[in-house]
Amino acid sequence: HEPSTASAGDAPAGFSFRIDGRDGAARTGVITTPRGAIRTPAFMPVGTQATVKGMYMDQVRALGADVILGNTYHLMLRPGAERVAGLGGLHRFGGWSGPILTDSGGFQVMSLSKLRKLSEQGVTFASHIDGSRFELTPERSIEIQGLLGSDIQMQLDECVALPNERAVIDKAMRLSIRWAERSRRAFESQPKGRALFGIVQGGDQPDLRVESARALAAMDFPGYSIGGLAVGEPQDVMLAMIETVMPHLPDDKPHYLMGVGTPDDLIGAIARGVDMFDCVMPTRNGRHGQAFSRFGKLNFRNARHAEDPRPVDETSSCPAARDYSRAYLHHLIRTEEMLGSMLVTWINLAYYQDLMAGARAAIAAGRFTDYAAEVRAGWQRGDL
Ligand code: PRF
Repeated sequence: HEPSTASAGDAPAGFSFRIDGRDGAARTGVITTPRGAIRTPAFMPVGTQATVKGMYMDQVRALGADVILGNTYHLMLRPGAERVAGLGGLHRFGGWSGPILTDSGGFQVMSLSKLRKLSEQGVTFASHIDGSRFELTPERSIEIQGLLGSDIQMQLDECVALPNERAVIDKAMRLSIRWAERSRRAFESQPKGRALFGIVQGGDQPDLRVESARALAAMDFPGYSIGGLAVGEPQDVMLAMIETVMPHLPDDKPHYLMGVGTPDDLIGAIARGVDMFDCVMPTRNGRHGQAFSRFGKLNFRNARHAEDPRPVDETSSCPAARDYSRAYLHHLIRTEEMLGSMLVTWINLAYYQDLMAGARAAIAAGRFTDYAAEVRAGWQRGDL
């Protein structure tokens, strides 16, 4: 019996992960969800407000993105989870029929809201929009993610910035483990086929990372997130923490590195066994005129592009990288035309998706080390 050929008459497919190839610690495979397949390693464009900023959903799909990310924190404030549910859920509301992963909100509360108060019960905070008060508990976060109709949900956790005192990191890691258990219990009432991931914390402390990973693994989640990284520590510390936790996470489950990162971070993390990523960098930096390309980063605010008739990359899969001159992109960014933000965002998401497609093919072919060296050489060489 071949599960991948299940037809519409069969019972809905559940959530599963299949590894198709390995190269060192790197893996390539497919996460199956009732809303579609996710090829891994996967980069998830960030769709905080039920939109990937500056992009049509059809464009996002055409780039080869299999899954997008949504945010509990933003959507609970505006338009509200119950309102989204009343309108048929986040997929229908935002016009994305593929899988959606949602973050639990804890990280965004800590980075965006003021007057936060954290307790064993949860976190109360004032909206960054109008100051009105909200409460987020593990149970409420899961309820909101359920109302949104999220396919892959995250436990509520506490992420602390680095560097930090060990006692602070220790306390947040232990609270996150207790919230993992409460999140798991709250998740039990949701429709089958959805998945809840536990989130590893522990800052830059190897023994705390191991303790966190082992406690979550014992709870048998269908996937594991690595949180609390890219929060102020150098890249070598981040990569060392990934190496530290990996032996303690179930190998046959997806590994998601939250909120990371640069193209170089992604390559380094894939080499260490990470399967999923999300980051605002391609979209946020793109809006401000910074492009990611085979030749490294290009800043279109810079006057050196003002008379450059060349496209960003004539070999790119992305029309915006082929069909417009660097001089035109510079002009649009300098004049703050919305098309400038849109084109550079498109270029960046295409680059990130192509980087992942290249990684998947290289792992399958057993040549990921060579692939990593080739893409890094391209960034070094530059375009001039
Ligand atoms: N926890 C959650 N979301 C996150 C993070 C985390 O630690 C990070 C850290 N890079 C990004 N997004 N829930």
